[in-house]
Amino acid sequence: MSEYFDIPQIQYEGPKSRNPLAFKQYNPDEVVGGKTMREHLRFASPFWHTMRGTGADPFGQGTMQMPWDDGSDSIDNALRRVDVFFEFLNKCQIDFYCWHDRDIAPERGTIPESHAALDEVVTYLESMQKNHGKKLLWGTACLFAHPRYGQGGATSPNLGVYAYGAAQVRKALECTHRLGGEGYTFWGGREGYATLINTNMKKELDHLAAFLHMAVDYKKEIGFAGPFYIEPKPQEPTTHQYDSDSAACLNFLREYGLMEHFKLNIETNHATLAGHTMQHELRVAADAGILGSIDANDGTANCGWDTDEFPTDLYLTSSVMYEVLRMGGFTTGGLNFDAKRRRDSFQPVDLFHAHIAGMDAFARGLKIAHAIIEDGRLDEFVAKRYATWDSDLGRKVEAGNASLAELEAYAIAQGEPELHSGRQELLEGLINQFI
Ligand code: XLS
Ligand code: NI
Ligand code: NI
Repeated sequence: MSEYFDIPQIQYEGPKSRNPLAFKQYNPDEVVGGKTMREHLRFASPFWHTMRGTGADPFGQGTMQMPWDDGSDSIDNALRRVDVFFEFLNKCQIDFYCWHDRDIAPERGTIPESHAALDEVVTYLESMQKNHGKKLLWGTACLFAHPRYGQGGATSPNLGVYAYGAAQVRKALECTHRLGGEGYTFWGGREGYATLINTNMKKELDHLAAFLHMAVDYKKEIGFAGPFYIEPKPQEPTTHQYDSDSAACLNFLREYGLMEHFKLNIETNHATLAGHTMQHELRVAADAGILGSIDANDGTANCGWDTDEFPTDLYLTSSVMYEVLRMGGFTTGGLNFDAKRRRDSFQPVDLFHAHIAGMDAFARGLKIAHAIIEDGRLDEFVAKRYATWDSDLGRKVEAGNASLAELEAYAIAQGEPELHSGRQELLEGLINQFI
């Protein structure tokens, strides 16, 4: 394999290092709370941004220098991108990756031809994974880029489009399984509406659920054991996306009997587009036992676009890792940098700077979150805040065995309750002690 990046493998040099091509915080084998950083963080790079992101935006063409890419849709070009990508993963010490079917292989004129092209690339990926010890975090099918999906894939008003999407998902599942993928993601970019005026929302949701049930059937048929993830996002490119946030996904999964087969893959910039913090979205999913994986990125506050920036904010990464540690860590999931360099970071070395910055921010976030939990003051405060519930009546209410009349009698006997301060500012200061 020839070298595409004139860059050595990135090593940990510690917080004082001035070397831009070194980790300052991410020390893969360092143990934090009984597990190495590598085991905790399970970093992944997305093929679509890292290899296919051109830097094009609605106002201008691509800017990224990609000397290895001849711009053609040949299999040779697709395989060369895989070479470049694996060299990148090795040099960045990233163990996992993710793809859409259409990022890794070209779409051809017919479904069988497109399947065949995908098979060729997947065969190569299989050998590259083995040779380099890399793993597929998750695969997914792109049901949003081709013009046929302009009105949705699994929620299209047109059965022909729906069937086309089914063919793509069936094949992408087979390929994910072949590559030993740890999970499989559904992001419904066009599964929503542009306007309600022309939309039968009930029908579209029923169709989406039927689609996902068929995917579950197929998963069982081929013996794919990994979880399915739904990736919530409220809008963009649609006006409204059905999987708008964690709570909407939970409602959908429960309504259609899909809870046991799905977890969520939560993305920061989608959370903020939905008007929530990332921590909120993670907490909602974790409390329901379905926090699966994370698309680790960030957005520009108040911008209103999914700008998919690399996550470098330590308050963000600490709060994310706090939620991850609280649920006992990832199982099949990980931190996938669904993030792209800014358009004016156009040199190949910027790919390294971007991933290093994200990895260091999460390594630091992990240490901060671990320290906050070890310190115990925060969790102790929260537990104490609910102390009145540790009583006979409290337990009775929680078990669903109390009545309004009983509570009324308690309130009368107790008189005006004594309240304790929520101490928000104290706790914010406490967290800052660790950052
Ligand atoms: C787009 C989504 C997409 C999914 C995979 O906003 O984040 O990249 O992660 O289809
Ligand atoms: Ni994403
Ligand atoms: Ni996104």
